[in-house]
Parts: sequence; C-alpha cells; structure tokens
Amino acid sequence: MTRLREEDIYDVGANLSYYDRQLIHKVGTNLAGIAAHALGKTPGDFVAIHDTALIGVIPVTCGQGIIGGFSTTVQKIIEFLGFTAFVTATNDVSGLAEAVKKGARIIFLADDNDFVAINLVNGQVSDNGEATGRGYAAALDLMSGGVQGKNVLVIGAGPVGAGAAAFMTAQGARVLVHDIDTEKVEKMRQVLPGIEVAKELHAALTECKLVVEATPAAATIDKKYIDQDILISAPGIPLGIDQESCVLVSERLIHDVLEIGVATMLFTVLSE
Ligand code: 2YC
Repeated sequence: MTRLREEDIYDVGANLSYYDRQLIHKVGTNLAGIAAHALGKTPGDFVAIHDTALIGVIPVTCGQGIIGGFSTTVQKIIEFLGFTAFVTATNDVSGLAEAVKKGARIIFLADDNDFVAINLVNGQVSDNGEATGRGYAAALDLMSGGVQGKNVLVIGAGPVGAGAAAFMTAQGARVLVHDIDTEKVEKMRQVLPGIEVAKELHAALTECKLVVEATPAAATIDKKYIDQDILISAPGIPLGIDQESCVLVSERLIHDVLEIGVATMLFTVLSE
C-alpha cells in the first residue's frame, strides 16, 4: 500500500456517515456489514462486545514519522462502528504502555512498513494489507450479488491481492491473478493453488467483469474496459483508474483510503 499523506485522510472522519450511505446504496450494506461479511459474519455478532472491547490507537514516530490525522482517523472509524477508542497521549513504546495501563483490549499501530491490529487478550493479529484485500473482496461479493461460479480478476499479487484472492477462492469464484511480476503470482499459487495466472491484462480484463485493483499504480485499468458490466473494488491510493473512468463507473466502484481496511482489521481481531 502506498504511504498516506495528511491530505489523503483529513476529511475521512467527518464523512463517515455519508460514506456509509454510499456503501449501502452501492453494495446493499454498510461498513460494518462489509467487514462482518469478510469474516462470514453479520454486525450483530459483534454488538455484544461494543462496551467491553476498548481500543487504543498508538502513534508511531519511527521512519518517516507520524502522519497528521492518521491515528485520530483510525479512532473515528472504530468509534463509527460502535466501539470505544482512544489515541494515546504518548507515542511508540510509551504509548503502548499507556494503552495497556488504560485497559485497552485491542491496539492499532503503524510504522512505515506495517499497520496492525493486535488483540491483547486472545493474541489475534490482523495486518492491514490482508484485511483490506479481504474486506474489498467481501464488498465486491456483495455488490455483485455473489461471486460463486463467476470470473474474478485480482490485479496485484501483494498482501492486499492475496487477501482478496483468498476470500474470492473461498467464495467459489474462478480467480485470475495478474501482476507485472509473474513470479509474485506463482508464489501466491503455492498458497492458493486454485488461482489462475493471468499473464496478459488485456485478455483478463476482457474475460473478467469483477475486478479487485490491488496495485500501488495509478490508471491500471484503461478506460476502454470501463463498460456497463464491470464492477471494481479498488483500495487505497492512488486509485487504479483515471478520473474520466471514475465518473463512468462511479456507481459500481468501491474505493476508500482506510475505512474498509480498518473495519475488517477490527472485526478480524475480535473474532475467535
Ligand atoms: O501516524 C503514524 O503513527 C504513522 N507511523 C503511520 C504510518 C502509516 C504508513 N502506512 C500507510 O500510510 C499505508 C496505510 C494505508 C496502511 C498501510 N500503508
């Protein structure tokens, strides 16, 4: 995933209700419903723990340092889902100690390479990449009315693509995976033997109308493929389609910079 900038996330917290209504309109359920579906559950499965699962978000200063608004945005997404969350007043190790002293059951923290949620009680750990892939695949499954028996294309064989391919395989889709580095797809096949290597993106985009765009590149999907049938699930930045295509496919495009990934991470570490 590409590193977020303050300007990418500054308005996420304030727009969560609007975004939730957009998801209901496009996918048929809200953010909690998508994250729960990524685990084969419903939001009702998590209501009982709203009051007991205190979540601490810890700013991390190493590497390129703190991203303005990142921790508070993660906190707001978690609160939007009905849980209690706080951002620690101190950073790094001190922030971790503070979160534990304040009784956090779950912590969220991110350096330049990893963004994880950790359940301090049951030891569950969720990586943002895998959770984002699974959450976006779950959203596409819902938006498409079910991917079972359908062709799905995952573009990008990194952690996000792997999370998406695993979910789609489990849902019974025919999963094609394309990456400019074919080696990465071959490696993924060792873990997910059911996937097919899509060597040629043009052919794959002609054959598959359900697409998870999980690359750190922009404009991966050329506008000539944006027809009435294509459904696109595209996490993170930059968005894998250009502005013009965005307008054409807007009703059938799922895209955000943190929301679905954070929601899926939370529900993942709350599940046994
Ligand atoms: O504010 C902080 O605590 C920073 N250390 C956070 C750095 C996050 C870096 N990662 C990213 O921007 C992207 C996210 C979408 C998740 C994974 N990579």
